[in-house]
Amino acid sequence: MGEPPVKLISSFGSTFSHRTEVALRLKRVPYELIVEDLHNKSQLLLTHNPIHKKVPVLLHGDRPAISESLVIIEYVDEAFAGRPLLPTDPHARTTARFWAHFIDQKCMKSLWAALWMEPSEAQRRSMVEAKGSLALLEEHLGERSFFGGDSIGLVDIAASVLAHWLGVMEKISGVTVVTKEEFPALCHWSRRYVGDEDVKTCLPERGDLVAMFSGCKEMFRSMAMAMPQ
Ligand SMILES: N[C@@H](CCC(=O)N[C@@H](CS)C(=O)NCC(=O)O)C(=O)O
Repeated sequence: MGEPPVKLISSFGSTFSHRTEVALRLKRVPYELIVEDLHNKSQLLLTHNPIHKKVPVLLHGDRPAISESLVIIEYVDEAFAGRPLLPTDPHARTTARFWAHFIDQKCMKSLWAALWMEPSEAQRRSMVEAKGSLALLEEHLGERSFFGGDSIGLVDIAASVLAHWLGVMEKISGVTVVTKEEFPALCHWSRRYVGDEDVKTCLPERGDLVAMFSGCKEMFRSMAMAMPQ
């Protein structure tokens, strides 16, 4: 009997969707991509992710759907053969999870506020916090090619937003956070990440992202202003 089909509910330009698609690509898992219109969510999405109503969602055969990008990556890594995305050693595995969660819970929140808040004391504090978190990532990466060592792993995938999306956000918001002078290791890593052959197959075109996110500027600003400080 063959492997049950894999479907990925995603949306164009979604960094979280990219994470899961790249995991499938790296593991060589064939999948069907279902691109959702988030302004008009489908019954498929609402049925399979009734709790968060967000993409990405992974469907594997007739098993209950899996949501939340980092959870999906771990599932893909465990459910399919192919090269590992997480280390096998329990300590290294847990450390990778720690940094992936650090990116979502600490790095991204302050980065978002620094990029999109109106200039203010709170925005300046967020910038300091964002740079502090990025400096920790820079130090953790050190001299390695990837957070996963010689090849892309969980933390690289979690950080993919920094490699491809951050530059677009900086252009649209007019706020620069990452420079090669301040974060040389992260800048080299970004180039290696976006240059990877598997990653390239599922990266949205920069021009398309600029066009899409330019229209979201006001929405991003109000989201940032509404964030708890
Ligand atoms: N924590 C979630 C975040 C997913 C997420 O925020 N997805 C966005 C698209 S990038 C979404 O579906 N937004 C629709 C909404 O908020 O209603 C994950 O890691 O998968």
